[in-house]
Amino acid sequence: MRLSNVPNSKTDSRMRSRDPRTQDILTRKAIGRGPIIAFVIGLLLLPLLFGSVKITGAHADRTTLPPKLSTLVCVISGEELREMSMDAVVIVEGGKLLAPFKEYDEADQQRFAKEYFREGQKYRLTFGGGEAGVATVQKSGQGCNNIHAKVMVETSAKIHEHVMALATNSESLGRQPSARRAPTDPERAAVMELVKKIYLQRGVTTLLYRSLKVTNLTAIDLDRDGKYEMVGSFTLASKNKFERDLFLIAAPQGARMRADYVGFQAYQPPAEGFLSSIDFVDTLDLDGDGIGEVFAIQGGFDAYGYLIYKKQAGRWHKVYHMIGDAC
Ligand SMILES: [Ca+2]
Ligand SMILES: [Ca+2]
Repeated sequence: MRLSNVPNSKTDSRMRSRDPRTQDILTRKAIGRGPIIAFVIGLLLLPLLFGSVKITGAHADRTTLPPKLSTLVCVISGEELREMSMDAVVIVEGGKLLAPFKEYDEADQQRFAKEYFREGQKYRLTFGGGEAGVATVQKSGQGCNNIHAKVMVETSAKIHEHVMALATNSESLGRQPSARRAPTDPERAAVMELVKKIYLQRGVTTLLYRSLKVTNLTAIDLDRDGKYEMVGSFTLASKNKFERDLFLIAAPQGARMRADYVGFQAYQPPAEGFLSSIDFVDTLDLDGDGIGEVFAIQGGFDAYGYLIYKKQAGRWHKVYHMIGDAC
């Protein structure tokens, strides 16, 4: 499996300009690759195992798709239904997660766009792992270093700001009912109790903890057992801008929440302020094992990328990452 790398931050206005949801794909210009290369090298060290997983249901329906097309999964974001951003994230093929196109290779990206981002091409939109509408390609364009599409969306999901959805050309993925909603007050209280514990265990004072910001918090039944897990993103900046970010997957345990995955990062952001925080995108069961893979977006230096986490043998692992774009 070929993997690349990641990132995003929605708390910094400079980062916002690189955010796929607000960026105009036709005005982005390709510039230096230095920061990207450094970024990629850092992330290539991640474990990338997904290959042993058996894909049971991921094939394109030949009656509606040209047979040569592989199963593609994209991220949909934006504010206006008539023009949302669609980024290609992953090709699912033979139990492997593959990059949709080669990075830094405009010719390959144009080849990809001709096959997958043709005007009028329709994708099934999924939200919370289930059917939630249709995305129709309007146009595609080169960003800084990646290809992007603009799509018209018809959906029951309330996509905006940190609430994003997925889209796929597969006829079989995401056929269950959507299992995603806002947390209830007791769920929120239970998660925040856990979040506080995680921060205090890492040396954060109660005083500093008061500055914690919740980027988003979503209730989602990842394993389809009827009980909702919580996925949340949190940021905490000290006076000197030192950052402590948390990407958390929590599972209910009675009235409480226990941590199922703790992605805690403590770091000094660059002077330009770009954060490396990780935010939840959505879920889709890519390999048909009954547990939804978790898609997330991460910030970087004038860049963002996408991550996929998979639960294997009871533990969440990062199994894939790719650059959304990097300037
Ligand atoms: Ca569950
Ligand atoms: Ca799965």
